[in-house]
Amino acid sequence: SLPTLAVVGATGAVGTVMCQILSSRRNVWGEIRLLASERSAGRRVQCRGEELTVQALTADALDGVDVAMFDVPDDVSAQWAPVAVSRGAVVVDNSGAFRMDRDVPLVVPEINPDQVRNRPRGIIANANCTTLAMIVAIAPLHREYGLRELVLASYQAVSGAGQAGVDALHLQLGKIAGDRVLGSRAGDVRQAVGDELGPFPAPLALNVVPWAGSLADDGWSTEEMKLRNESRKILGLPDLKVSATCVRVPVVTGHSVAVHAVFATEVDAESAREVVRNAPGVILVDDPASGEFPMPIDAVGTDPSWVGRIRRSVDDPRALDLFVTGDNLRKGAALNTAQIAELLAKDLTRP
Ligand code: 11C
Repeated sequence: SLPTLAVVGATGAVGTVMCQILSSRRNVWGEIRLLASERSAGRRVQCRGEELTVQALTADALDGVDVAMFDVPDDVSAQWAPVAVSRGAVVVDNSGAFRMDRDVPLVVPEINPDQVRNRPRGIIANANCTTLAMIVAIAPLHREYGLRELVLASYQAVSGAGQAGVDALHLQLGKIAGDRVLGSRAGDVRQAVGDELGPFPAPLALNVVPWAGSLADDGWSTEEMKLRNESRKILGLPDLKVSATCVRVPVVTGHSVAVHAVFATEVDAESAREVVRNAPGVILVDDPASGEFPMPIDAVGTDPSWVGRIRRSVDDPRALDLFVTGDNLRKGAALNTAQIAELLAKDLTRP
């Protein structure tokens, strides 16, 4: 019989995409159970061609679940993932609560699929959306050239902050629309947008904000530290040098990263393109002469990370510069979680 799947957080920005993904991938599940907060219980959601009723997250609702995918805030995962495990489920968690736990593997199916079996706590973690967009492109280049250092700048979409982020950007765009002078005087955009900033510290309309996550040590943001720590763990390179600057931009969905990657050996751009062309989970979009670059307006709604602008550094023959864009709600969250769950389903399916 086929295993039972629970989607915890089924009505959030990621959970909504999860239901779309479950409707379009090969079906490996028996029952699918949608769980969410009390507030969303009773809502009807289309999933895999069926109309399902969202149930409130309770311990009893987790009974009989083989695999539980969690797309909820860190504190909710920290509380409820162990409950799901105690009721017999394997948890695939998309929050930051367990990613750096030594007893929790951080799995990207294109890179380290075997790690799904190494789960002493019954929990497998899914990486941050910015890490995921970048790491599927970097891992094959690492295998080819031996990665030594990453210098990153991100261009992160507002849906990374959930539906509230999307709502805030659209509200702000509505307020500034039609004013042909805005953006030419200090403070004029702040004044037009007012205090409806949503989850962001400053207006996103007509702006970029060099901040994502919360304040960590020494001026770094938690998002920047996640890029460093998660990249090290996924690649199995505990000493990898990583410096990141995370920036929020007025894009609805699609996180981009400008990457400067330093390797152990000399590189050349054409063979790097060949590596990317042959790697799983990535698509090469690299023809500047024809105006073809990886961009969020094209990558949104697609599965792979789009990779382009591949150049060898002018000043370091061991370094590549490139640009990556990926759908932060799909590969960055729901898709990678579903891919991990499918690896589990294969092990769990009884003939
Ligand atoms: C953002 N990457 O764009 C964040 C959202 O650790 O899973 C996801 C945070 C996380 O704001």
